[in-house]
Amino acid sequence: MPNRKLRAKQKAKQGSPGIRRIVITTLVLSLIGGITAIALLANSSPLPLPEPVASPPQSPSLSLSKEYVYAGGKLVATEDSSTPGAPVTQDTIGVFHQPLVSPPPPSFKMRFSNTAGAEELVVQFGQPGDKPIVGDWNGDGTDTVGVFRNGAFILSNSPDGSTPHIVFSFGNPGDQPVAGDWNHDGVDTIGLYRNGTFFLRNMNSAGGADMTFELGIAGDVGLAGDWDGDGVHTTGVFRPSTGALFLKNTNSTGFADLVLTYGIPGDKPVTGDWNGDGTDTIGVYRDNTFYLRNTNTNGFGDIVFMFGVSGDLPLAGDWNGPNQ
Ligand SMILES: [Ca+2]
Ligand SMILES: [Ca+2]
Ligand SMILES: [Ca+2]
Ligand SMILES: [Ca+2]
Repeated sequence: MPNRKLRAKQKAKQGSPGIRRIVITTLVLSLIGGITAIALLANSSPLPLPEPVASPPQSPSLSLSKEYVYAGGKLVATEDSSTPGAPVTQDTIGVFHQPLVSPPPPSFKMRFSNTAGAEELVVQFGQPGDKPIVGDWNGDGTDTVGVFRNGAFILSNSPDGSTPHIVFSFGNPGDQPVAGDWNHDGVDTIGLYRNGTFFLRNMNSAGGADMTFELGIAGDVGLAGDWDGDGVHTTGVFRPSTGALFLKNTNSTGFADLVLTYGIPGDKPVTGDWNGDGTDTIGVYRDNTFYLRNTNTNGFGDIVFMFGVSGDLPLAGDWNGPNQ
């Protein structure tokens, strides 16, 4: 969720006297064009099936003038010097844990690094049966908790989930909540996924959807992230029956821009910027293990570790704010 990380960059730029910068320009080959892609036409009836489409010609492109910021010999930031506002912090994982017997209420358990270990933040929030949602609802750089309950969102701006809460109606019971910065204003807002249709809103308030479009099919799990690093969060779907992912770089009906397979049937998808490069990528949660990948491509997990217990739902966000 890159926008909030602008502050982190600015903070890093203000810097301390010991900070030095090294700029490295690299040649990056556009691999996407060289791969025959499978795209999903989401807006068709009857239910669409993947079909092969031709990919654009491969073309090398010069890009990514990287700026490595060091302080006292320690790498403190990596910036795309040609892209002001590039993010420098990473998302980390958490889980939503619903006790089998209530009380106690459900709890959000967050970890501040993508490593095995004990939770570093626990927020008791919501009721049994709620669907968890996390985001930066006030644009301060910290992701906080929320739940979707029978057609209503209940969001908190406090890292500890304390009141006052933002409560409003949007959607129907049975919808799947999603969150992202759909309009690149630095504030995450809510949305819904319902049987192949996304409904996204640019305000955390009751009202109509600002964007409605189709992607995927009934049974898919809706995703949100900034797959191309332009600061705009867009949607995708994960198909639990096959582990296929269909990611789109615009919030509109049409072909998926990225199609890949990751995970196995039954995995729960999770997305975030695991390496702080400004691009959100995929991951899955299986039993009590996270398998995170730093590119939206087929392959094995880059980061694998255990957290939570089987039955928990995966979360991702920046729980402790930028530059921490
Ligand atoms: Ca916030
Ligand atoms: Ca926004
Ligand atoms: Ca984007
Ligand atoms: Ca990333």
